[in-house]
Amino acid sequence: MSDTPRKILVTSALPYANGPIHLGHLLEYIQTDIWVRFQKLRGQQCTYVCADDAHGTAIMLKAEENGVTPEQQIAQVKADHGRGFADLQVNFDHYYRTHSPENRALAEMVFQRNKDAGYILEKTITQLYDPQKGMFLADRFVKGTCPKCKSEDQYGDNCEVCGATYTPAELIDPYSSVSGATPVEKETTQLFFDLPKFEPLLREWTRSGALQEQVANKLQEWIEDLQPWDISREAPYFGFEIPGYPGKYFYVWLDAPIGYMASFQNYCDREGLSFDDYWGKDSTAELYHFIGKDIINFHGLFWPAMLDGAGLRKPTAIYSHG
Ligand code: B3M
Ligand code: ZN
Repeated sequence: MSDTPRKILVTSALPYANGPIHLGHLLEYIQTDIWVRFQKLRGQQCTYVCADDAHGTAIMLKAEENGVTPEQQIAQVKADHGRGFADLQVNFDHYYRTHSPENRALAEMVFQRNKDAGYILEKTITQLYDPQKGMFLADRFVKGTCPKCKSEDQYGDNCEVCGATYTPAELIDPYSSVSGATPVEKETTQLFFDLPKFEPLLREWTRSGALQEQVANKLQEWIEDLQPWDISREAPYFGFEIPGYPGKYFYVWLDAPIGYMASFQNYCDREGLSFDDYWGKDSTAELYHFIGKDIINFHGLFWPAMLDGAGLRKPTAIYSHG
């Protein structure tokens, strides 16, 4: 009974601030909540944090559609999420948001350390651009006719009718789902995280017991063909502007997992816990992420690599569900 309690930090994936919590989300929060209650009952020092994922094009456009600012949009959704979680007795120790000063500072720190270590590249790429709306279009904001089966209204990266995958440039009669305009190709210089440099680390970490075997197998397919990861987005974008790169913003998936740290940092400041005890390179605390399997590449490849590149600890384990 005199064992020192284990220090355990637990997270669930951060829900986007563009809509209500639904049953699909709850599967994960309830699963995590049960696990956390169990650890607490055993006397461990277990902390469960989460946050709203407040950045990105989808949220920016949703705010526009609702006739509010992105800040108003995310405030409304956060209040709504809070009510839902309270009704269902999901007991987070702390629930925060990625649009916060802590997350900005931590995202800048993680980026700067990776940059200083030589892991950030600049590349000029060609992207589809909506000339009417004046913005670059992510694949999912381009629609058109499938080049293979000719079904109309398919997304820019894959066909939901025949399952074909392709690039937006291959679509027949492409249009911007934001404005309806025909997209044009435009050159842009973006920042990339040099993921291929982390291949040895990822091979080792994915087989270290941190992942279910099937998940490690899936990740291995990507590890065989690692590509630099595009971590910047062009204005207009709702997120954090990248220091030293005016008009460019961190891609939402760069600062979203850092949101786990930011939520915990905010909690530490309130509760007097030591942030570094949990996130420092030599931390003996345990770190667990509960996620859905569709976001395993972000958590099982980019996240441990970025953490390592920034001189921080890697997750103890990732529990992913269908
Ligand atoms: N906001 C939601 C999802 O893709 C996304 C998770 C972020 S976790 C850092 O399921
Ligand atoms: Zn098709």
